[in-house]
Amino acid sequence: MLSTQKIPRFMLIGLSNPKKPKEDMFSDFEEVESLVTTYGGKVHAALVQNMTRGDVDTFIGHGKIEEALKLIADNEIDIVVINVAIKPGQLHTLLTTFQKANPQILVWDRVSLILEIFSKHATTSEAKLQIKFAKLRQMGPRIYGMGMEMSQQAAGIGAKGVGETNTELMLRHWKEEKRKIQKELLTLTQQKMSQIIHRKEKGLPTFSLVGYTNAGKTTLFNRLTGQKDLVENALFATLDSTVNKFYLKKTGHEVYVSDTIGFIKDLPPDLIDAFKSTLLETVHADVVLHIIDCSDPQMLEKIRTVEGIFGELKIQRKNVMYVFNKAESISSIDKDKLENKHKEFTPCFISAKTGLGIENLLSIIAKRLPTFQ
Ligand SMILES: Nc1nc2c(ncn2[C@@H]2O[C@H](COP(=O)(O)OP(=O)(O)OP(=O)(O)O)[C@@H](O)[C@H]2O)c(=O)[nH]1
Ligand SMILES: [Mg+2]
Repeated sequence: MLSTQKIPRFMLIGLSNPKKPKEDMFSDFEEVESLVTTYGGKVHAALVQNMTRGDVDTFIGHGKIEEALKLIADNEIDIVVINVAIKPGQLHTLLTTFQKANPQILVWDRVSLILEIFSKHATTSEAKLQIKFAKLRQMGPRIYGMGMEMSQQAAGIGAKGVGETNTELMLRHWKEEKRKIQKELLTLTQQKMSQIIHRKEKGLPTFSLVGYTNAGKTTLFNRLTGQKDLVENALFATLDSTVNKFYLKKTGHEVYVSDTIGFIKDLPPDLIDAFKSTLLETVHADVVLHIIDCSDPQMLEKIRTVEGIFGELKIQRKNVMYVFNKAESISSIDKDKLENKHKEFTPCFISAKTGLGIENLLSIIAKRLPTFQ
């Protein structure tokens, strides 16, 4: 276990696809580095392998292993992160290989890193349960089983059924755990669903704030509701859903607004599935505000990522509105271009920080929410 005082030392490993522009790889690395910072670690080494697809067994290929081992030893690396999502089998091979340079080493891929951030920061029992479920699926029985072996040794138990091999035992234990958590999550989802139905029956309209992580959703939520939820220049500052009502002056009625966890690219469907109960408010809102950081050079790619997740969540396009945030920092020419390009989504421009464009946004919302049409 890593001590709480020590800042974990990270090494990043990435593939550089010769067919893709170099900038793509740099921005991928930058994003993983921000994730490492959010986790509370620091990057001390990086290794790039030039190939289009990862090696089936070791991901980086046997030739690069020696180089990786040397970097781990020289830089006293605690955790290695692969900057994409890889298979549990590849993670397992890399873990056992890198243990030669540091027996305590941890090897994560991008998804494990995201899950570890969630684990560290989750506070509600629902978030904890969802993360446990996602981790279980992500690790697969083999890596999950390693933890089980250790805990059984520590507890002095470990009786196997007649004729049951270690692998079978791991698989059984893994499946049982998965089933148990799935059941608990289902209960939570049902409870949430009945709250949503109750609100709909009472005719209380809801809109949700959704978008890439760090776009400014919580800043806007706080401005609208007067709440003081955590706002941070970090990825995944918010890990739950919050719903609050506020008085919409333009209509003379109260409306509900929900804030939720931010999205990020390469989230595997398993992970989105695990977060379904948190995202329920978002999916069932009457209007979905896609909050976009228009000061971000990677904006278009991030819009595409969020759109893809909307598709998986079956959010209807007709309910989505684009809200370009941090608009105090872009020119009116850029605004015009964005407005023309995304006409379909009634684009509007705001600064959640300075208050610019908020009144206009509220007028549009008032017109779109069902009760007031
Ligand atoms: N310049 C500028 N910065 C903003 C604006 N709105 C938010 N920010 C900053 O952007 C960063 C992220 O803001 P959050 O509100 O935490 O973003 P979020 O979308 O809730 O992020 P996650 O919860 O991590 O997904 C913070 O540093 C905010 O101060 C804005 O209108 N202009
Ligand atoms: Mg937030």
